[in-house]
Amino acid sequence: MTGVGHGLHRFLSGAALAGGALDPALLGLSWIGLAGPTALPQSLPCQQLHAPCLLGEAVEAWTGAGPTLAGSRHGVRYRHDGGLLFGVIEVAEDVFVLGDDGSPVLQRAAQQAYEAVFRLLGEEGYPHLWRIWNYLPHINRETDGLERYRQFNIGRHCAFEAAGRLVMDSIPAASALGVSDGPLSVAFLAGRTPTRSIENPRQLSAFRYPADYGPCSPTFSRAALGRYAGAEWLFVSGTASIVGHQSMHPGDPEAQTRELLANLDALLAEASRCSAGPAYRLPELSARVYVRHPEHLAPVQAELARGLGGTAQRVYLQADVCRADLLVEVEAQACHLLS
Ligand code: 3EB
Repeated sequence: MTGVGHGLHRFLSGAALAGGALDPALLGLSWIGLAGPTALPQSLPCQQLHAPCLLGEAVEAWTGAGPTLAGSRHGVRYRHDGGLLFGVIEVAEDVFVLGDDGSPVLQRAAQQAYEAVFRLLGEEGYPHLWRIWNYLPHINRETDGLERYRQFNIGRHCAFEAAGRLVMDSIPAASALGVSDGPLSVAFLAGRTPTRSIENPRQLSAFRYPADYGPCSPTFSRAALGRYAGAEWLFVSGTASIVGHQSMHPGDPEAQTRELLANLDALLAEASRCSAGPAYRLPELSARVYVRHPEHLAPVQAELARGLGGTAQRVYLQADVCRADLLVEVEAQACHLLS
């Protein structure tokens, strides 16, 4: 049996949250909007995406299988249910200065954020990262002599390397997007059991990108499969119009959307090969869709409606994809109950 919108992930309206008592199994929230969440308890980790919501529900809830415990350590706010942990760390860049070795400020902030996450995961006994969401302002802007996404990649890479986590099968699914404002924000799901990471046969693995895209390649896998509370979860990383390592169809949001759909299709085939259960299909993907220019919403939405179909929920927001020539990116998840 397959389904979406149940268990671990679901979309909520802001109003739905404001009303009743919070579900004790709630692990945390992702909150899209320039205005931050109001009236949420401090003990509920919430990642604010400082980005305009263009279409759909602006809140995504991550819910565990039972009552959750909250904690806050090393700057990470987290909640866990004994099997899965959701955490958020925000790092303000203005407390950092250029390193003695010339290392840029955002690189240092990213490295520190990831070091804090790894420390917490070690202490709490959730060694396996399942899924990471990274947001930073002005991702395509150059500061300290290097594009900010490239700075971020160095800091992330160094932290993974120092923690002994640059091991092929333990690189998590991720997204990294530019938002309009706010601190560097990293949210993650971590488990007590490992995921199976999946690469896309149409795309060069991001951790193998050539140096044209920056001094350190991005540390993420194209997707991950994890088992939790009687279900198998597929986490699909941010997926864009990249074939091999090259951006395709510059300036054409429709063609880019069709290309990323072909990437999703190939990735689901690969995930299905690795799964014990039935095949994963495009219509069952619930998704977060990042559109660089709000005027591209309608064409992107039309292509995705055609390509994905289905009744799964999707939210569209305005954000900057990490390469300046990419106009749209889609991340997704799906859940199959294990029999
Ligand atoms: C790409 O495929 C597009 O740096 O964590 C997608 C997903 C992208 C994750 C990341 C970047 C990241 O290279 C960008």
